[in-house]
Amino acid sequence: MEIKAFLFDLDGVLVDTAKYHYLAWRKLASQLGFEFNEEQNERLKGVSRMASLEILLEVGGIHVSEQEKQHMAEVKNNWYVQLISSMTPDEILPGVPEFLNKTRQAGLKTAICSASKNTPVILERTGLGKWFDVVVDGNRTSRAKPDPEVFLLAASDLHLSASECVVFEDAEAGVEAALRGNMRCIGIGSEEILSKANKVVPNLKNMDPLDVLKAIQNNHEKINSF
Ligand code: B16
Ligand code: MG
Repeated sequence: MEIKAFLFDLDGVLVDTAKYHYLAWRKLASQLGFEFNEEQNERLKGVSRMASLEILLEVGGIHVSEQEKQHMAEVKNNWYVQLISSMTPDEILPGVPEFLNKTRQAGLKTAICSASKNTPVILERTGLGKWFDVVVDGNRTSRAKPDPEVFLLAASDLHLSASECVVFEDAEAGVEAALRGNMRCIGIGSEEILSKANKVVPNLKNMDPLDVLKAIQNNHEKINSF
């Protein structure tokens, strides 16, 4: 099946908003009276806002009502929105603009597939929006990754089948979502964490979309060479 589109996760693949999520969650933890470290924060990557809060409360051994949870998530989000509202195009991760330009030049369609409800602000602040045909974010999905909903919606918006799309993901739950959706997946980050992906690379720096296409078309299971 010919590949016609690349679908990109946002946080961790195109920009590093994880550091802002961390600052806001850590502030909430501190107000609740416990410390929240970077290693614990790893568990929140790619996970939805409410699922992240559940993990944070579990770490702190805190039990609160549904209503209080809603309030805490809102407080954290207000801090987070304040932080990302001063983001600039300099915060786009290395190699990303070049990779996106080449992807478009190769005639491939592009989509953002993010769990974040704040995707529109991030795209606007960084100027990333101009590279994408389709944006599917947490405002449109009802099931979080590892459910493939976000990727299947993007394929449907692009009028493509799942097997015509390749996903770029930095989170384990995201890789699983892509594979469950019958899509090929390039993991961005650590081989250890993303071992289920067809191929793992540290970042998009010096990557050529044509090499990704070649590797995928020559290999249906694991991709061994780039
Ligand atoms: P929000 P992605 C995800 O973005 C983040 O990785 C995750 O840490 C965050 O909890 C989630 O978005 C929801 O974000 O609170 O802004 O709606 O990796 O799917 O682009
Ligand atoms: Mg991510």
